[in-house]
Amino acid sequence: MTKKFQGVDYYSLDDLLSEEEKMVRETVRQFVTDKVLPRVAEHGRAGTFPAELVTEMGELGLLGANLKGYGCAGLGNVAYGLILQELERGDSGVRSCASVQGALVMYPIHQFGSEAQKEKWLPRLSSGEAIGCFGLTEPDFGSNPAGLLTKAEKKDGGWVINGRKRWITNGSMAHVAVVWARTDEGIRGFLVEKDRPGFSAKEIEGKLSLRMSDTSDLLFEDCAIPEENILPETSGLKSALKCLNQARFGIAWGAVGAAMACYDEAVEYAKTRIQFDKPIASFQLVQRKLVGMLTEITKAQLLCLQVGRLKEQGKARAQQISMAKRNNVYHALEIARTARDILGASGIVDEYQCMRHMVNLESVKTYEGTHDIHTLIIGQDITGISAFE
Ligand code: TGC
Ligand code: FAD
Repeated sequence: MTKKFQGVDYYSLDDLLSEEEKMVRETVRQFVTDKVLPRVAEHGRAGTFPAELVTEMGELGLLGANLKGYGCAGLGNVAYGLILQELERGDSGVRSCASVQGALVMYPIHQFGSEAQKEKWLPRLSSGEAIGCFGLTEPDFGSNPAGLLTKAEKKDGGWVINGRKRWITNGSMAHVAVVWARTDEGIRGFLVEKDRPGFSAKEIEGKLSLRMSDTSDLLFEDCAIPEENILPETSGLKSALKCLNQARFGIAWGAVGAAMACYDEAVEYAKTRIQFDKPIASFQLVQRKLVGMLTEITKAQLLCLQVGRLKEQGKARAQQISMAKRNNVYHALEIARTARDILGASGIVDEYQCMRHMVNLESVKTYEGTHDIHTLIIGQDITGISAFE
């Protein structure tokens, strides 16, 4: 039987969680132990994503769980964060899939969609019957999406989209894509169903990170969609950036999950691996590494919890979310590297988790705003001066 994962709680932060929040976390923790971890080695090696996980997450109410109505679970933001923390304890690819579905597809439909769009898509996305993706990044516009070239032109009472999107999570398996395109009135969001003529998706091959995740190119060649597919309340890039806040919030929590998995593995290994006739955990240098890992996890948990409570009060600023994403992913990556180091040669095989988390976190550090872009976002907030250009 797989050992029960106990989590990491050095500062008794559980005392700050409600019974419902702890129950949600335990449910997802068990789901990850039973349904995710047994699949990661096989799918990691094959470079595939088990699409059936989406329905399994849907059945548990994990998709878009902080949204209200239309079949969504309507949980608070801390409970939502704990869901993503636990999913990423399993694998960043599973958290990515859930983040995109909830924060980047369901949220924009919920926030910017028509009533008909909400009724059509949200129950199906929430249950996992439908999968969604979010196309903002393009081959030549990553950190700077304001320059995006994908165009949507009004024609015959609808819209015709031309352009490309790159690095799109869930792209090939999605039934519907939220696509950001330039129109005569500025950047707007559109819903494009996978079977629209002129739309195609192709998985990006050769990824060494997030191997258990569908990352795809999207191509739009005179792809015609009806007028009813525009997200009516979108207005400029700002609408897309609002979605990113939701996703970045979840990533900040998710990174804690990956870090906890690596720390837990490193402690267990250090206590049982004997060198020089002693467990390596008895050496001061190893203890220093473990202490550093635990301290950073505890600090990251505090950032998550407070930004989560602020979000529940409608007071979380985008720059505060940037700080949590930037800090937590940076330290999770350092923790994964340190765990890999503590495991010695064993750390490089997929029998253990730390190297998989480490290479995954290299992507997490880049997507949803790179570490340095978040530095500039916070720098601008402090000084009032933009250093992007
Ligand atoms: P800028 O002039 O700064 O802003 C334009 C307008 O937008 C407002 N704004 C925001 N509003 C809400 N939330 C935010 N986070 C916002 N950031 C900016 C801003 O106040 C302004 O409003 P207004 O009323 O004055 O017009 O825009 P800019 O073009 O200079 O961009 C700034 C920058 C660099 C921070 C932005 O482009 C950026 O965040 N770039 C990073 C791109 C990025 O993160 N892409 C992510 C793609 S999706 C993805 O990676 C999914 S990964 C899979 C997974 O989640 O697991
Ligand atoms: P670039 O923008 O080219 O940046 C390259 C380097 O230059 C970085 O180090 C960056 O920090 C630095 N840099 C750029 N500008 C500045 C500056 N002004 N000052 C200082 N340094 C700067 N996008 C989506 O739209 N949807 C998705 O679902 C999605 N999923 C993804 C999944 C994966 C696995 C990955 C890897 C990416 C995904 N992305 C997605 C794209 C992601 O958001 C972009 O990769 C990210 O925004 C960075 O863009 P870029 O890769 O083009 O890097």
